[in-house]
Amino acid sequence: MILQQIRKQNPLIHCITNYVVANFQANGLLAIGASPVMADGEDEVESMVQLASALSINIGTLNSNTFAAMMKAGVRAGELNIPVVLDPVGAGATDYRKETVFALLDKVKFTVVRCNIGELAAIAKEDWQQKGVDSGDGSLDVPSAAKQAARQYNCIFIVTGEQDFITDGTEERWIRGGHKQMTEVTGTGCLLSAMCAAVIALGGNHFENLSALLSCYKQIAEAAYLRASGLGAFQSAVLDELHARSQGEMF
Ligand code: ATP
Ligand code: TZP
Ligand code: MG
Ligand code: MG
Repeated sequence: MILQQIRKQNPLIHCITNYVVANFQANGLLAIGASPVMADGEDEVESMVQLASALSINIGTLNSNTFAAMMKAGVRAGELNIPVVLDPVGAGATDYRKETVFALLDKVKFTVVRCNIGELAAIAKEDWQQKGVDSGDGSLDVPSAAKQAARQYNCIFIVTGEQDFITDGTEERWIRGGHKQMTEVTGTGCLLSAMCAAVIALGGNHFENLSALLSCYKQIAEAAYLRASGLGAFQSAVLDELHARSQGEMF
């Protein structure tokens, strides 16, 4: 089971992330037995990333300081063959975010991009009305746009929503299930991106291992919804499920 493998290897995940979800992301990584370190100072990221098993870059509360840190850490990770995940949060919302995402895709070798449909539309340069960090409205052929982007940037694209889509540009798979309450708690997507970093830190078959993570997270959402008494409890139940399953236990 993928979460048990992460717990067994205890990878150090360097996260350059947003201030909304930093705590939830760190707790989620700890829950599956990974070691998170949040570090976004331009002066230290190159030293920090060389200790890491994987780097997770998330542009959720982007500014010029964090952008410089993302670039430095991402480029250094590439030199050291340390795998990198990008979560292009709100990529379609502003020109600044869009330009940043293209600059990162140009200079950093990403192993995985994990996004929602609105963010994929921005990367694919398709017409779409993104609503802040949420996916928003429009019509997009997700498999076609994701496969093209995966080929162009030579990485795995994961597009989440009611159904998740994963492709490396050749292979493709849909993952169904889950619960829409995952969209009513901030950071469930950001945590998934950081867990993708923990998965690729393991090595092996990234496509299969990431598919296993997506389907496990869908099952966790269903189980957490059944157990929790309300929205706040649901967020805690997601952490409980991650923790239990990574230890081979079920509630
Ligand atoms: P958004 O900002 O649009 O919510 P996100 O970056 O938070 O995007 P999500 O797409 O919400 O990422 O993905 C987080 C988790 O929630 C994934 O496991 C995804 O499958 C699940 N999910 C999202 N929407 C739904 C839905 N309508 N029904 C079931 N599961 C969903
Ligand atoms: N604003 C900037 S980052 C962020 C918000 C609300 C968190 C987004 O988290 P997610 O996982 O994409 O829902
Ligand atoms: Mg969400
Ligand atoms: Mg998101």
